Amino acid sequence: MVVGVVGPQNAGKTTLLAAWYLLIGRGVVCSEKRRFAGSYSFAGWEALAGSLRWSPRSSPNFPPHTSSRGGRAPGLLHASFRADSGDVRSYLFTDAPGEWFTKWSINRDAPDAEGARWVALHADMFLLIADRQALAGENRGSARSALQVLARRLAAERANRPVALVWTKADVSIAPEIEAAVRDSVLKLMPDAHEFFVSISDPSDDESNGHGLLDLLNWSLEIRRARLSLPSPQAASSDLLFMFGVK
Ligand SMILES: Nc1nc2c(ncn2[C@@H]2O[C@H](COP(=O)(O)OP(=O)(O)OP(=O)(O)O)[C@@H](O)[C@H]2O)c(=O)[nH]1
Ligand SMILES: [Mg+2]
Repeated sequence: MVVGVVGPQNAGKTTLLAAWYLLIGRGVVCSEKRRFAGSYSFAGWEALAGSLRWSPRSSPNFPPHTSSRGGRAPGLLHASFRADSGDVRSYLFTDAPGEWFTKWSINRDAPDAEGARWVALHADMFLLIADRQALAGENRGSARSALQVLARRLAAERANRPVALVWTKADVSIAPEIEAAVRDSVLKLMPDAHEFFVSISDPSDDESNGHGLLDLLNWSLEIRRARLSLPSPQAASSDLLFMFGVK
């Protein structure tokens, strides 16, 4: 399964994946029905998550801005889990720079949006990221319209693939009318979208597991692929998914 994380710059996408990485490492993602069965990409994520690592009394630092220089495919966080049936399921979470999606939202065929098209083509499901900090800030008007343009692009491209509207930085409060406007426009375009609130900080929890992170991850891990897409042979040769051999 490929989980496409779609959202503007600085929206908290990399932070979300780094936080999941830490939670997987702590074993809290697993249950009797689901056991962690390995990962290809963990070494790179260890470096990223190192900047985030929770400790009881210090607030976390954040991972660096995801660089888009020269990239044509997103970074990937991979994890596989064994179900109690014995089946092993692999998941790839995409970590692409937000500017790719901004360009793609305005022009689907923009030359420097190739990585966003990669995500749109390969994802089995999407997380549409709504950055509450941006929607609370000085430029909330433009953040809101940019998100609506992005939602429109995603709605046009997703076919019938599942979508979640994910409010990141849930610890930041925003004007109720902005929240309602964003939600309404997303649900109007994609009425089946699920909604989640996540934050890496949770004031009520010292040994923090963040807020809402596990709910969203569990939801993502429960989705089953509905459509089977086979890459065309000539396109597949240099393709990351082909190298991973998970699709
Ligand atoms: N208050 C709050 N801030 C957060 C949270 N998660 C992330 N941030 C802030 O959001 C900033 C950007 O986070 P990133 O994860 O790098 O964002 P991104 O979407 O990967 O950004 P690009 O890679 O540039 O597209 C961080 O530097 C933090 O300041 C959160 O849960 N709460
Ligand atoms: Mg990033």
